[in-house]
Amino acid sequence: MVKKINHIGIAVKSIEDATPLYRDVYGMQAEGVEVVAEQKVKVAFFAIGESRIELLEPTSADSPVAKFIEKNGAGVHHIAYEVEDVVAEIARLKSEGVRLIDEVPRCGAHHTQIAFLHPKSSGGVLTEMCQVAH
Ligand code: CMX
Repeated sequence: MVKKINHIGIAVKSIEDATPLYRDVYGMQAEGVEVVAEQKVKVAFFAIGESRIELLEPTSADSPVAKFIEKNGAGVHHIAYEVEDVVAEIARLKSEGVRLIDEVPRCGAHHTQIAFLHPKSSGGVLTEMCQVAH
C-alpha cells in the first residue's frame, strides 16, 4: 500500500530558469541536480516537509518529458507515492487490474526503485510507485 507522497514531478524546459521560483521565492531547500539517464531527464529536488518537488528537464528530444512539454507545455507531470516494496506493489496493482508502464522496477533518482502506472489507468494522472533506498 502507498505510505505517503514522495514527490511531485513538474516538467520544465530549463531547471536553471525554474530554480529561482522554488528556491528563492518559495524558499524551499534545494537538494541538488542529478541526471537519470534511463529516464532521459535531468532532475532537481526541493524539499517541502516530508515530500519534495522534482523539476524534470528533458535531456533528449525523445524523452517522455520532452514529449509532454511539446504537447502540454511545462507543468505538473506526475505524482510519486512511496511504497515499502515496489516489486510487491507492482504485483498487487496488477492483481487489481491496474495497467502498468513498468512491470519491472527501473532506477530513479537518489537510488530509488520506481515503477510507473499508465495515466489511462490512474485517473489521468501519471503515477509513480517509488521505493527508497534504506
Ligand atoms: N500525465 C497525464 N497524462 C499523460 C502524461 C502525463 N504525464 N503523459 C502522457 N499522458 C497521456 C497523453 O495525454 C495521451 O493521452 P491521449 O491519448 O488522451 O491524448 C496518452 O497519455 C498517451 O501519451 P503520448 O503523448 O502518446 O505518449 P506515450 O504514449 O508515448 O507515453 C507515457 C506516455 C505516460 C506512457 C510515457 O510518458 C511514459 O512512459 N512515462 C513514464 C516515464 C516518465 O515519464 N519518465 C520521466 C520521469 C522520470 C523520473 O521522475 O525520474
